[in-house]
Amino acid sequence: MNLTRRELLGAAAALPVLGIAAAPALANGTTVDVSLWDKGGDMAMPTDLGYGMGGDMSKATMGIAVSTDTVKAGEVAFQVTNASKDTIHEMIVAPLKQGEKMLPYNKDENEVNEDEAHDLGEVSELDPGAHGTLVIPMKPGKYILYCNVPGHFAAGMWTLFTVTG
Ligand SMILES: [Cu+2]
Repeated sequence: MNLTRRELLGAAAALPVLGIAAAPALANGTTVDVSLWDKGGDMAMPTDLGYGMGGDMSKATMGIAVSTDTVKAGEVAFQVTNASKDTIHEMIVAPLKQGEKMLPYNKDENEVNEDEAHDLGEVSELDPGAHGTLVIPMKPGKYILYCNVPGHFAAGMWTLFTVTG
């Protein structure tokens, strides 16, 4: 939901072919299937389930499911599907600093401060049922995948991701 980036990507996002493109074949990388799910747009969303907030994740009404949460360093292709029937979601990949308890958060906007979180890339704002792919080189470390549609991060729409050496 970074305005600048959204503007930059606006023209590309208008190309329908991007929404159905298959992941490029990776010679020696890893493919991760990512599902952005929710229990319906009319569900009341928790507000205390952001990373490090310490809420009860079993109460999450939306989330990010991955086919694997640990991969080897190198090229990683995230094949993302918005499995929602009625809600736009997105997937942002950001590194987690050692011991970091919470991502930089803008309470007024009810979203992660993406500029401070230094994301590595994203599949931005997928319509319900739409697909997108992000291919990025990843170094060993801890990462978080999250959705930054306002309110979704705090509703539990994030998952941790590990890259090993
Ligand atoms: Cu979302």
